[in-house]
Amino acid sequence: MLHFKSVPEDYVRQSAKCAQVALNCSRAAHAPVPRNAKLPQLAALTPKVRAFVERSAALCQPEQVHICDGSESEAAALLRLMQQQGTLRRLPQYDNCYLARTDPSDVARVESRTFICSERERDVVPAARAGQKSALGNYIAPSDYEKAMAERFPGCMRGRTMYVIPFSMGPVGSPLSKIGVEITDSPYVVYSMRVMTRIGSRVLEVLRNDEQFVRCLHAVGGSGAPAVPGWPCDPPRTIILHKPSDNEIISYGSGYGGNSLLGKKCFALRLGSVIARREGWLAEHMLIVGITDPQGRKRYIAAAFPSACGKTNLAMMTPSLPGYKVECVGDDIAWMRFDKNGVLRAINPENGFFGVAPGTSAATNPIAMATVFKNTVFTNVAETKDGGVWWEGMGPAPESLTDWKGQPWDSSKKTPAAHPNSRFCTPAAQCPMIDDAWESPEGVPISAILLGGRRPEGVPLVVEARDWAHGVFMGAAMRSEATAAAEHSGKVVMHDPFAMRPFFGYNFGEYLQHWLSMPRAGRKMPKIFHVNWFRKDQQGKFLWPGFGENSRVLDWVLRRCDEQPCHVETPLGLVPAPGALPVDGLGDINMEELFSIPKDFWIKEADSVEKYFKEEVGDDLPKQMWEQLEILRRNIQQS
Ligand code: O2Y
Ligand code: MN
Repeated sequence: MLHFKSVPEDYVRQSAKCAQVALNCSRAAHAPVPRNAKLPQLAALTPKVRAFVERSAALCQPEQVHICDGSESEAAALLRLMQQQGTLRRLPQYDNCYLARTDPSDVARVESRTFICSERERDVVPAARAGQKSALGNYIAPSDYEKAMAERFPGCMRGRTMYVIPFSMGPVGSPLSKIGVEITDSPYVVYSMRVMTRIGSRVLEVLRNDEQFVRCLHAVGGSGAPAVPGWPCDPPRTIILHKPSDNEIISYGSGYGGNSLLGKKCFALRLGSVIARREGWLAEHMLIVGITDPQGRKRYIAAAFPSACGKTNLAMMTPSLPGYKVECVGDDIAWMRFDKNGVLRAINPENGFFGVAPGTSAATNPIAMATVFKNTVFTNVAETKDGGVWWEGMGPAPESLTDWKGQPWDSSKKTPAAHPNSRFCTPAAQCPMIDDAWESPEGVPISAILLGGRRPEGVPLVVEARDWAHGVFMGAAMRSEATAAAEHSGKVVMHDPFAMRPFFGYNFGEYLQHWLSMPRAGRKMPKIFHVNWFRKDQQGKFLWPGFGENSRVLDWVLRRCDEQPCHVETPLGLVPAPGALPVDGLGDINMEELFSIPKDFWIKEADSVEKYFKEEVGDDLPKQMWEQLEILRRNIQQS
């Protein structure tokens, strides 16, 4: 429930009066509705959705309310409005593509302002960090949660339209899907949610059978004329709150990506991980791909990599190995559940790609390039003089670019033309290699789980876990060079367990315990592998070409899933036997260095993992993880 305890009584009393609803917005979502208007559309809502809408309207005091039906005419009205307001510019080079430029202070997820609320801190923060800041989840007490809301939300939508977006994470009606309702005052968020999730009346229909949904309340904040026309926000007061016990997400102050498209990180991962634990499944920061081998056998893998580590590239890989085909189910999030036959099945809960633009090119990701130039909203990329887009890494810079701040770009200066976290927001269905089963309600069967990160030193190209518990340890010990998606900058190798560090909805120790509890009689456990495409030689040159050549690693992974004896044991786990990884035609690959296991490095690595476990998790770390660390140490010492 939304809380009004510390909200002035007036807001509640006024609710009946102010909850005017402007619907049927094929006309325009935005013409004020007379105060005495009848509200039949409110009556069409289920009682809980209606209560949520009325209470939010009472709190936020919008000028009008629009309930999204998900229609094409509604989308067209939103696009018109956003162009009028200056939020979007049409990109005449492409079909139905637009450019948004955000406030320069609102360009990425804000981890330091993202909190999880629970009665007990321990629900969120592992024992070792009790009463302190935790790297694995920011805790907020219920009283502070309510205070944060009361300081920001009353009246925050005055003069604005409040949109109500019923959305489904996962195919509408799938038993693996979940429903949310996002209330927002940002038309950009509505349009983006339409791409990234399934929205509208058909979702409300599902709620008629089962009224459970996640309440998501979002407001961009700010008052007066925004610093950037069409992009109101309130960066100094931005806050993103999650209350798993109430199925509630509250976000204020930012219109950007993960802060505002609440189905994505907030619901699908933070709340999702809590729901998944409660219901016995897994909500993970993983891509899902189907791989067909030269014999025509298709398998699916899920893979966890930290933000901006090439997830979208792997999800849309063009394999270099002859006879292989890769098809995309999802590029960011996987919801996975064992079915009654003991097979782990995964759905992509999303409906679109919110991919990082810089670095995407015909060479690195031709499939993304074939996907994004229609029906796409680009955010914070550079604009060409003829109404196209450009970003660093796309190819040679055209003349006369306008940078992401709307200024003429001076290539002699060091500032990038596109923001490093600039994005494309594109419907998944138009990806030329989208998998036939990507919307299958039962999900796709998962044969293997890959874990990985950017490890310039010491970590081999691929290592297979000896068993499930070892795989869970690999996930717990994951580290990666920090990425541009979050606030951290510079090249620091950070711990990022399961690539979930910013996304845990509950105590990380319990998360590990949940993973450890997965093996049961009758379940076919996928094999787990750790991969590292990013190892460098002494000169700082990548040892492995990556991209489509990663299909060579996938070939070995799939042969291992068939239990082919193409491996040797090492202190870290199983690696390809000499000659088992197909590298023909790749030229000079230093396999020895690529797979070397430097003893000094791994002694230090084990020390870092121990320090991390002690300092960040402590008593909540499952004892199997300490056992696995000891096995690693012993193996390294004996090597
Ligand atoms: O910075 C943002 O708001 C986007 S974050 C994001 C978007 C798409 C996929 N993954 C991520 C992430 O941070 O993992
Ligand atoms: Mn992600």
